Amino acid sequence: MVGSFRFVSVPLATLTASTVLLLYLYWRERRRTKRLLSSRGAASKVLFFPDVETVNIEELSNTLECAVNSLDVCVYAISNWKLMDILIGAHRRGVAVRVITDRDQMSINPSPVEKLRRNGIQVRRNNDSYLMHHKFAVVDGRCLVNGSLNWTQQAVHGNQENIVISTNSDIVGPFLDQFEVLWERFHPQNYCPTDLT
Ligand SMILES: *[C@@H]1O[C@H](CO)[C@@H](O)[C@H](O)[C@H]1NC(C)=O
Ligand SMILES: *[C@@H]1O[C@H](CO)[C@@H](O)[C@H](O)[C@H]1NC(C)=O
Ligand SMILES: CC(=O)N[C@H]1CO[C@H](CO)[C@@H](O)[C@@H]1O
Repeated sequence: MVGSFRFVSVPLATLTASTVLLLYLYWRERRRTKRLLSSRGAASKVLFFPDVETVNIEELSNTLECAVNSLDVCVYAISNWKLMDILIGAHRRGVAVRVITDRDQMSINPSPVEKLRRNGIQVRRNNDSYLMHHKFAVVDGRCLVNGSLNWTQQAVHGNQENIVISTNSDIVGPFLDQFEVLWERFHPQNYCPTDLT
């Protein structure tokens, strides 16, 4: 009786402890993000991947979900379903969501670009043989999310990647300006008027 009780309780205790730890880590990161986004001055934080405990992808998601006014996303690859759903959710909440991606994304099947457009999100892409290789997003014009991470499933769960989240306006400003430059440069009128925007 005692033996079988031990047999069951040890893994159970381990499971409970790791769940508590995970919840604590999640809560701590969430609190940090809230503090970061509400800080008036410059604040930054760094996330690393692969994200075994999925804490960092939650953190990235939380930051994007905080968008109230605008979400300017400029990423080479955008096929991560969770991140796409966040963009679609933001659009439905009335956030102005704009996406710039690489033209290679147009030929992927099922197409992430088509999914975003079908849901009413404006997507523009480059029209040259160079890569649109950025991987950044700006939340509400004041919080930059930048790093090596492709917004794909594989990149989040396997690769060594980094993301810097910053509200330092010296850094955020140039990224916002560059977004506007590329948004105009990749206007479909410049290459293919029949391409939806
Ligand atoms: C943005 O991320 C890229 C890729 O990791 C890095 O090379 C670049 O220095 C980052 N820029 C800033 C301002 O953090
Ligand atoms: C990430 O993007 C690069 C191009 O920048 C590509 O070569 C690589 O295969 C992508 N990795 C993943 C995991 O999507
Ligand atoms: C890859 C691609 O879309 N290429 C187009 C770029 O724009 C010119 C017109 O300016 C088109 O002819 C190309 O097909």
